[in-house]
Amino acid sequence: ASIIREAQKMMDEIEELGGMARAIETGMPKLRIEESAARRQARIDQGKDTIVGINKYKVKEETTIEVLDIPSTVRDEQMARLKDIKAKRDNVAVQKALEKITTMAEKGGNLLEATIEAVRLRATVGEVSDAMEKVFGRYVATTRVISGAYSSEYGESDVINALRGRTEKFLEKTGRRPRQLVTKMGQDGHDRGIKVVATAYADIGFDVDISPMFQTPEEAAKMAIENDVHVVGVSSLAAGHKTLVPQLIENLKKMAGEDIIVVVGGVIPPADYDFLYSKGVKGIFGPGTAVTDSADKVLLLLEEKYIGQP
Ligand code: B12
Repeated sequence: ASIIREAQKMMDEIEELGGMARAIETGMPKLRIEESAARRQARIDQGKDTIVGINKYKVKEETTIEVLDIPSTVRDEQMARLKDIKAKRDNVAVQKALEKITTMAEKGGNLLEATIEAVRLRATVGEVSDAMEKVFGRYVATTRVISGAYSSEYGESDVINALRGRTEKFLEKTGRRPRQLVTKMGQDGHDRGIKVVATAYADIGFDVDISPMFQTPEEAAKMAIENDVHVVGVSSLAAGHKTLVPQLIENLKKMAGEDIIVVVGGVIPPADYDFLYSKGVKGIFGPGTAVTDSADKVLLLLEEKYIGQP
């Protein structure tokens, strides 16, 4: 009965905002999901919620899993194919078909039919989207760090208090709170983890900047420099880490940000750890890492570098 009551409350709230489409525009559903994710993570990290293999009945020996490594030549081949298609198609006809899509987006009409026409002429998905974007614009998700959800689920705890004490000490010794940019680069839409990390780190006393989704390594490096952060935390769950992380580090170097510590979290096959370390990554935190553990390690790196003692 309580599930029904709570669901009804939420539906009423959405109705009051003017329906689901409006609610999404305000960012409300996403924030609620993120809040609930932070609370759940706090329960998992304390062992209050059991995930077999993650926080209970862990296996002693990891089995090596074979991972398909996609070489970057695949991307080059795909780009060459695209270039070839664009050279061979009737570009005047494609242009006309794309303009028709824009007009229809503006004035109304069957967009699907117009899209099929353009695609049959070998227009690309990107070109079709651009034709519509001229009229509709592009949706940009709001990225806000919610505060208090992780720590309030944790309650008064020695673990949280000890971490808070260390961020306070860092502030005392260096004049600034430890500041971390957390970023999602490439086409990776998995943002649950990074939001959880951002919220929890803010709760223990970090200044946290959260990047917009789909950053390029250059944009992430620029944002890190502009915000004068101590650490960049990359979250990677879509297998882009071997390309994007070295590019981020290169860009940081180019922009005189080689002092900034880079750590990585997410789905990183253990076989890739050494590669990332060799590129300059200082910490890697895979799925199942308690946020309090990763925060402890990041703080150790900061304490070593800025206070001279762990
Ligand atoms: C939830 C999920 C989704 C959701 C994402 C919702 C969202 N808004 O985040 C949805 C359904 C949308 C989705 C879609 C897809 N997914 Co998915 N997804 C998952 C799943 C099941 C869980 C990820 C998660 O949220 N975990 C919970 C969070 C809290 O954990 P986490 O992100 O790992 O973060 C923890 C640590 O890694 C670390 N951490 C992470 N980041 C950082 C950063 C810092 C600074 C620090 C300190 C620590 C840290 O701390 C966190 C706490 O422990 C994983 C499998 C898995 N078990 O990981 C697959 C998985 C990531 N998905 C996968 C795939 C393939 C996809 C799709 C491509 C599927 C498809 N064909 O469409 C799409 C891609 C969408 C896109 N544009 O990117 C693959 C990726 C394979 C790969 N890397 O090669 C996985 C691994 C599943 C699998 N085994 O195949 N997915």
